[in-house]
Order: sequence, then C-alpha cells, then structure tokens
Amino acid sequence: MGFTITEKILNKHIVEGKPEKGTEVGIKIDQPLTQDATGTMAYLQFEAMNVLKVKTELSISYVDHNTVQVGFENADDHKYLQSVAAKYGIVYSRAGNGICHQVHLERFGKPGKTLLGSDSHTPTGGGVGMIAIGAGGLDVAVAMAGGPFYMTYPKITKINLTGKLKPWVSAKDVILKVLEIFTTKGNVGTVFEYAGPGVKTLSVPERATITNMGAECGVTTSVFPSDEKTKEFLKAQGREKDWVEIKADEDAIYDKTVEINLSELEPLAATPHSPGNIKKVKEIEGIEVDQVCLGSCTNSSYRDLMTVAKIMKGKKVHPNVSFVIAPGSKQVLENITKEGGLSDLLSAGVRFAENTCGFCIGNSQSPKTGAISLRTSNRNFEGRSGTKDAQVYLVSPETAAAAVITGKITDPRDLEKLGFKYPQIKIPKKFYIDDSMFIQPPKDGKNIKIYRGPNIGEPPKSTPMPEEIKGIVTIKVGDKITTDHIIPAGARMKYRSNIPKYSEFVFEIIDPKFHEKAKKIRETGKFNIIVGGVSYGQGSSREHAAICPMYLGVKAVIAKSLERIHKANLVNFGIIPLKFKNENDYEIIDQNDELEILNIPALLKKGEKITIKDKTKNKTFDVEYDLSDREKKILLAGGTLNLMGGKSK
Ligand code: MIC
Ligand code: SF4
Repeated sequence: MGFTITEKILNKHIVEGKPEKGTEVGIKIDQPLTQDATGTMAYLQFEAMNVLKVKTELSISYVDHNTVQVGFENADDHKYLQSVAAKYGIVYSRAGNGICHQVHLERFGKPGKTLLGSDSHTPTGGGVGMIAIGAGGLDVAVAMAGGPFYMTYPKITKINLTGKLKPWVSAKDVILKVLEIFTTKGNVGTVFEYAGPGVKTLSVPERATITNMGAECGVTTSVFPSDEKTKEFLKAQGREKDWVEIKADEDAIYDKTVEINLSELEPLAATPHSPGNIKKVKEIEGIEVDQVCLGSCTNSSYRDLMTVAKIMKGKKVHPNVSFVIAPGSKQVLENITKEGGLSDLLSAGVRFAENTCGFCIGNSQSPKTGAISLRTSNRNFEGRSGTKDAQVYLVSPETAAAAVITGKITDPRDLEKLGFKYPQIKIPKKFYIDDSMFIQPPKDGKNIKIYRGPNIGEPPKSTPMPEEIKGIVTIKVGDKITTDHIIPAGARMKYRSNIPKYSEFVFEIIDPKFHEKAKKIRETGKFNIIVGGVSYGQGSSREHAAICPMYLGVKAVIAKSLERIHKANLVNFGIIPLKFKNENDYEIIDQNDELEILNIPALLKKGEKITIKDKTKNKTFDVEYDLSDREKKILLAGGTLNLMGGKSK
C-alpha cells in the first residue's frame, strides 16, 4: 500500500503515538514560527519553561501584525520580541520585512519539513510541500523548547485538479470553489492534499494562496506536492538546494476524493459575512464599491501585485473607490519596483500601505459606514474590517482590479470587452533578494537582557479542574462563532500582552458588558460557562480567545462542535471543551441559566459521560468530550503551564 504526501511527511516526524487515523500523535516540529500579536504571549510562556535555548532547526519570530504603533504598546512588544529572539537563538524578522507566511514561503519554507506557527494561516507553507500547521502560541512555545506538537492523525481528502485556469480566473477562485464544496464547517481533523495533472499548471505562490485559505474550511492543513514548479520557485529564491521531490504514491489511499476541473472555474466571491458564502461574481455584478484592498497573506505575492499593476497600467482608480495595496513582503515590493509595477500602480492612484497584515486585521484602512469593500484577504467576518456594518467581499486580485476600474463589482473577464488583455505574468528566474531585515541571533545569548515595557504582563495561569463546576451561562451564542467574536483584533490588539486590559473586550461585538458580568459572577464563587452552536471558535489561532475568558473565570464551554485550534487552546488554559451529545439539548439552555457539572475529575479519568444539570430548568442533559489522556491531564492540572510546573518571570 502506498502513501499520501501527508502520511510520508507526518510518519517521518512522529515521536509519540502511531499513525492511526483519529488517534493522537506527537510530531517533531522542524520550524516553529510566531508573529508579534500571538508571539509576545508565546514567548512569555516560553520564558516560564526555563529553557536556555530553542531546540529546533530554525525558529523565527516575525513582526507583521501590530505595526501601526499608535501609543507605545506595539513598539514595546517589538523590542521585547527582539531581545527574546537574541537571547534564545531565534531569527527575528523586523517590522517591514513582510507578512510571516509570505516571507516564510520565500526564504525558509522547505519541502518535507514540518512548520508550526502561532497563526492560523501557517498552512501557506503547504504550497512548497510542507506540513504546515497553525496552533496556539503555547503549543508553538513548547515546540521551540523541543517538545512535540500533539495532533489528531488526520483523515486525508484528495483534491484532484485537472485542466488549466482560464484567463482572469486565478488561484483565489480555486480556493473559493473549495470553500463552496466543503464550507467552513465539518472539516476538523482533515488534511486537503492536492493532486492531479492540474497541479503543474499552478506556480508556488498560487498554490500558497490555495493552502493559505484552506484554513477557512477548518482543516488541519493543506498540502501540494513538491515538483519541478517547486524547484523553479526555490531556485528563483536562491534556494535550489532546499528542494526535494515529494509526491503521493500511485496507490496511496485517501479517505475521500473530490475533482475540480480548473478549466471550468469562473470568478467567485465570498460574500458577507463568511468565507463560506460563495457566489459567482456574475451573480453580484453591478454593486457599487467603496473600497478595494489588495494584500494579506492570501494574495500579496509578486504574481498578484504584478497582475494588478499590468491591468492598471495607464488607467486610473475609479473616483469613488479607495484602492489600497499592502505588499506581502519587502521582497515583493522591491521586485515589483524593479519591474516597473510600483510606478504603474502609483500613477494609477493606488494608496500604498506597509508590507504587513494591516487592513486584513482591521487595525487600519477601516472603510466608511456601511461600505462595500472588496478584499483579496481570507476572512470577512462581521466587524473584522474595523467598521461594524461594512460589507466585505473576498475576491481574487483580478476581480479586485476590475472593481477598481469600473467602480462596481465586475466579472474581470468583462474587462476584455473594455479592451483589456489578460496579463500573463512571468515570474523572475531569480528574484532580487535582500535578507538584511532578518536579525540573526548571536551564538551565545545568555547575557542578553530582556526588554520589558510597562504593557508586558505575566502569562496568567488557570486553576486545577475542580470536583464540580457550579456556574452560570454568561453567554449563549449561535453557530460559527469566530475567535474575532470572542476577542476582537484590530484596534484592540495592542493589548495582547496585557491580559487584564485585553479581557475587557471579550465578546465585545456581541455583548460589550460580558466582562463586567463575568467578573461579578466569579465574585460570587460561581464559574462562567459559555454555550455555543456549531463550529465554535472558527478562525484565528489566537489563544487569547481562551486566556481572556479564563482570566474572567470561564471554566467550561459547551457547544454543538468546536474548531481544532480553539479547542486545543481551551485545554491549554484549563477550560473544559464539551459537546452536546444530542444537539437539540442546546435548546434547553438559556443565557443566565444556572448549570451544575459534578464529579468532573473522576468521570474524565474513567472516560465516562458527563451529565449536566440545568438547575434553572430542572432538566439534565449529557455531554461528550473528545480528549486524549494527555489533554485530560492538562485540564485536571489547570492548563499546560501548571502541568509543566513552569514559573512566571
Ligand atoms: C487573523 O488573521 O485572524 C490573525 C490575526 O492572523 C490570527 C492571529 C492573531 O489573532 O494574532 C490568526 O489567523 O491566527
Ligand atoms: Fe495577517 Fe491577515 Fe494573514 Fe492573519 S490573515 S496573518 S491578519 S494577513
């Protein structure tokens, strides 16, 4: 029996457990990465582990999220991160070098390796044939300290690509098609593996667009083979020696196969407010557009920016549209500059933003009230743009450019009727490369003093799992609650290293008084309990969506289903993730109900079902938990840091 790519890479990295689907395995991580918004907390936790130096092939700390620097907080965090990197042997990618996933793909991604990043879009690395997984910061800190990363050995879905994309249709339309097929729920524990003759028609940056946004389906990761196209890309990056061929065996066995004929695809859009609300651009044509944003880790490569530059050459941005571009990396910006793309875009009237996440996370370029905003990014959750009632559509660079020209949502294929020709972009044989914005750590960092600004607090610890949780349903929410709902990013993100302050914004968008209510309940000695629907905790990897509720006294989440990274984060911070055995029981509970969960440690240890009593309704219902023995131990100890016995500095 042959192997899939996923099995080949994972099996080489397993250090605990057996490669049996659905069971927990521990894998060795070759390359952990962090970004600043999750990294500061991750390194505070790393420090608490009392390790002298990172124990990996390469550990890297990117600064790309919080670069707006209104107030001292972001800059203090950057300085902290730089000093930690130097002390513990971590490469530091300075603010301005680019978005972690784009930069990592360019300079460090290696076929066959494992990458673990404290950001949910780490699967971008699957574009060069890595098993690249997003996780909470604490899990990444553990990997840096040489510990395994625990995951469920995945089911594997083959996405067989045939044909070739038509002009004006691009990689973003492929992943939007995948989202249409698989939706944003029900894919936990699966890896999407791309195969088939269509693969060789896609360049690495195009593949990376596809693997990047697989995150929106909730899969563990997505991966492409490493082939001649991968070699070409690595060669253009001066890294041909990093290439190895990786492909699935002819007789590899998949859990499911889905066919996509690239030739049949047409321009698509994810309409407000979910990446899974897919429509054909043709169906929504004519809607007037206020803002277009090109960039984010999904679509900010040389190929994407040059395509738009060529479309815009000699044209002007429509007077009713604000068009902003945030290049994915300094390398992208330098290369489009050398090829004349930058001046074409500037002449057209583009607003250039820094090479960072920027608009994507809503900490800049929030559009006007009720705006229609077309973005090439990957998430259009309500309010994420920073404007609560903005309507965000996720589209390809081609569809974005068409709207910039016409001022309306336009099928880019119709540009041909206006005399445009589809620009076929040639990727440079050799990119212009300048690595000077990576700061290499010294050989011995032991005398480096860590910089700690006033915003940097201590990583908070949870308390051991009590015998019983007597608590109040502080909030009851519906389906597909994202981590953006649980704890907003954008302008609030500057408090990432100040948990007491950041906690004031838990569920801000749904119930701004949540934190006050939760604190009051905790003062009475009762715990807070969250009740959710399907796919609770979708979206980002931010462990603050667990840490901040924990800080406010949340001890249990009961939902119809939970997303992978968020569930792991809840466990890491001592909050028990429970699932309704019968989904209809969700209806029994109302917000403010008093619940009682008895005998928890004993039941967990024995693996027996837990029965919850809704004291307000005088009814009981059963819940399930999908927890490994390791996870149960963590929960009983009150979180990973407690279990490791780490000390805060
Ligand atoms: C996101 O796109 O939501 C983020 C901001 O990159 C997050 C990480 C974070 O919240 O810091 C993610 O995707 O994991
Ligand atoms: Fe940054 Fe947006 Fe990518 Fe998150 S999705 S890493 S905020 S560019």
